[in-house]
Amino acid sequence: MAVGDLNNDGTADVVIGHMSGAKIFYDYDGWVMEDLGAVLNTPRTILLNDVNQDGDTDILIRDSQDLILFQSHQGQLGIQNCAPLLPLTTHSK
Ligand SMILES: [Ca+2]
Ligand SMILES: [Ca+2]
Repeated sequence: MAVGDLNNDGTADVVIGHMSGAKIFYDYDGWVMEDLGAVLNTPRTILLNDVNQDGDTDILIRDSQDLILFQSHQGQLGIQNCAPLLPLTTHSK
């Protein structure tokens, strides 16, 4: 789970991961749920930060296989940019 202002309306929003994806809860005088719209493999870590420093909060999710970035653009979440950035490798001993 992570908290941050994703739509730039000044109120905190919440991102919650579940087994196969994540949901966003926007606070519009009542919570409005939106699916992140991507299939994830058991999200483990969710960070909200302006990764590309364009003024919009982005979502960075590490699941069991990949590190995935969802870039926000002017308050609209750009689902199109969800390509795995850094495939995580498993090191065997
Ligand atoms: Ca907000
Ligand atoms: Ca950004």
